[in-house]
Amino acid sequence: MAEPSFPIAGRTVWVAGHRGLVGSAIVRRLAGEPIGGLITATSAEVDLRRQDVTEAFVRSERPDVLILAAARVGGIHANRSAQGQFLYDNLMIAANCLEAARANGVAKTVVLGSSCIYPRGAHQPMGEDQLLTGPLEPTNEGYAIAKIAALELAKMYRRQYGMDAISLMPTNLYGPEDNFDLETSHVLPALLHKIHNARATSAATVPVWGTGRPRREFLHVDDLAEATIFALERYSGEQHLNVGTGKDISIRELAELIAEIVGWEGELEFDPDMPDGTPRKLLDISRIEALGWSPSIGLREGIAATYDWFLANSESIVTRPR
Ligand code: GFB
Repeated sequence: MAEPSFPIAGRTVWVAGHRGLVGSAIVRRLAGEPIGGLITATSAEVDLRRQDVTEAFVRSERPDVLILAAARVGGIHANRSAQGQFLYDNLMIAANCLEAARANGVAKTVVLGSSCIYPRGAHQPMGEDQLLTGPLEPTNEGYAIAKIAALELAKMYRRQYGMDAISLMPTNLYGPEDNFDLETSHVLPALLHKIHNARATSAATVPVWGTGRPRREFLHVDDLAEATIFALERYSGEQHLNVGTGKDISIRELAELIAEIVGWEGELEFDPDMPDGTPRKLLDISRIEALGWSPSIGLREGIAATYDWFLANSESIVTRPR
């Protein structure tokens, strides 16, 4: 593998969104690196939706690197119920962070998006060239448009100003420090929490939203953190890169796998009144694989490790405000 073109040794790195699922995984990944310093700020300290506050923070901290993992995120129900908030917050966070990074000479920026940027009917597996080729999935259009805007802004700042900003588009993520709230979380943590509760209370059934037929690809967040540092050090280009596993599973199969791992043997009750969302969104990851990265954490192993983390932290999880 080629030597890093942008070695992070000695650089100061700002992880925006450092306490979230993605940000905390990147902080864990950086722990072993000889970087010049880790810069973080909570949303209470620095509201990235405010341009003046964001600009003042970047001007005072002057990081060498920005990893943009800050976002308002949520599962299908949270997205569907608050499209305006998801669009506005994520648009402002991305625009303010990219503009402050540009204006203050941040040497390298990594923008983290989502596979929901691709059209609902995209050919599977979805290659990067399918962006903006068709209508989006209605349940998360607000979030998707904000993520597309961030990706496009990074590309245009590279063209106009020569800013070294790259964009990674991960598939559905899971792992420690995820949101496990039963209403606002994504499917994997939600089913883990539901099935854990069913086992603890000997419940005979667990409600699963939708038909169980949609298919999803799940990447452990530590694999995404590895891909982020890999691309930060070794990739510079306006082409965004998909990051995933190249394998998907139906929601029914996922629920059955989680039940097996948790050790619960009840019945899954599918609720067709809840939305299925995108029928399938499997990523083509051949571009980033050609650069030398590939995932290493299998789904069964990753879910088991996440459940261990959930059990060790269940007190804080249930009460943690979101
Ligand atoms: O993970 P999820 O909420 O979001 O839902 P998306 C995936 C599938 O799991 C849908 C089903 O078909 C849900 O109906 N599902 C079944 C459940 N039971 C549950 C449950 O208890 N909770 C949840 N949340 N889902 C997200 C976007 O779409 O993908 C985000 O909304 C982001 O913006 C993320 O892009 C990566 O995978 O459908």
